[in-house]
Amino acid sequence: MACRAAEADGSFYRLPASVPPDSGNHTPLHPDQPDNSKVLKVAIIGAPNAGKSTLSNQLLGRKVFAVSKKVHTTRSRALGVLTENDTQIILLDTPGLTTPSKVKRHQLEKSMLVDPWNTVKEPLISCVALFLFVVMVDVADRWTCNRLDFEVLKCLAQHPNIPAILVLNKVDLVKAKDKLLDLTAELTCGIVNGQKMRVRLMVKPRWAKKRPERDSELSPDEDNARHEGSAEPSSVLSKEQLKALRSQQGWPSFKDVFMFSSTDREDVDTLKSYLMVAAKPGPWQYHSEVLTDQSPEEVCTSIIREKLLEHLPQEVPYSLTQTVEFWRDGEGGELDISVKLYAMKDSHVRMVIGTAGQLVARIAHEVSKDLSQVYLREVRLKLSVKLRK
Ligand SMILES: Nc1nc2c(ncn2[C@@H]2O[C@H](COP(=O)(O)OP(=O)(O)OP(=O)(O)O)[C@@H](O)[C@H]2O)c(=O)[nH]1
Ligand SMILES: [Mg+2]
Repeated sequence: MACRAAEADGSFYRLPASVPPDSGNHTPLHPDQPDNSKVLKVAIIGAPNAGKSTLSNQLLGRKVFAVSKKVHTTRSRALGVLTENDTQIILLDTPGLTTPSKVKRHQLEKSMLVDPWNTVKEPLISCVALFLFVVMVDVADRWTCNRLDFEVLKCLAQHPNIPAILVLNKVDLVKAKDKLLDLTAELTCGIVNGQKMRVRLMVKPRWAKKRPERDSELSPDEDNARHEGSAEPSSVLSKEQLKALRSQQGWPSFKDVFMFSSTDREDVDTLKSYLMVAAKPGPWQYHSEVLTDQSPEEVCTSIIREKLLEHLPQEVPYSLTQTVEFWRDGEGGELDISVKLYAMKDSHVRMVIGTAGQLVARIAHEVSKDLSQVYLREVRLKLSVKLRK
């Protein structure tokens, strides 16, 4: 990657999307926080396809995470960083929580089984009070919408000290809006913020108009006092607890509930304000210009994966591997990238290439377009595919 993080005189290159890895010749971008800096670390968790990456992109205002209608688009956890005024929100986009059997069935990486907490333990998290779970449920999926995924419940039960909010996503796809009330009751066991169903029954929640008072809705001060400096936030669940969780439909300890559509700008702004208000005094982790901890190459390969998922049957993209062959600045200021895809089967090579090479050209074009928006410059991607011998 050609860009350097910092000039010798201390001034920074503008790195619109990525932070270069803190290794090799790169100098990391050190946080440039103000004296009264605030921070909130948000892990977005949920079943595959709930809309976690869509929400992360929308909150960031720029697409840095791959999104697709197929499950398991996100393969490893990545951070997005949203910095406004004195506040930094660190968003953790996680792979859909999954089980060992699904990992085997979908040829997923074993790392996808890892609890999101463990993936970010240190240095990201030093204090539970600065952390929040956003649990996303796809309310348009009628098979799964009325109960929390077991893996999600397990994650919440293992970290009972971390505040959690429930986001009922994709409400734009639900025709009978009154159904959302029943769903909320089921997914919260009828209890929100320690009280019996304090959920507002409007499709546009009241928060859309009125921002919550700081500390009053999300994590009361007494919670913070209790959680501050908590050394071991996670607990191992006993067999009995796991058994009880299996029969549990919802989680009775959500601080708040949002009825939401990630594609609605107003909804996203409302949630963003909520997170900003929920941030607590603390040091920033990243320079204000950083948008993600993914390297530019990682952003590129994950967007290639997104397009492959979009255009090909699931089993093809899941078995392809990618190698970035070169990444350089072109003479006209554009970014020239070459990526080689390796397939396990000859038939997969032919499918990726498509009739007369049309599909691979289309994917390269679409990825170039997306990356131009990410890097705010013209991107020319050369994509080729080869059989792995
Ligand atoms: N109509 C509608 N579609 C949405 C909304 N949010 C997300 N989607 C779509 O849902 C699909 C899945 O979105 P993703 O963001 O990839 O979901 P994810 O939870 O990150 O999925 P995994 O990474 O596979 O776990 C995509 O096709 C999105 O465009 C929403 O609010 N409304
Ligand atoms: Mg995702």
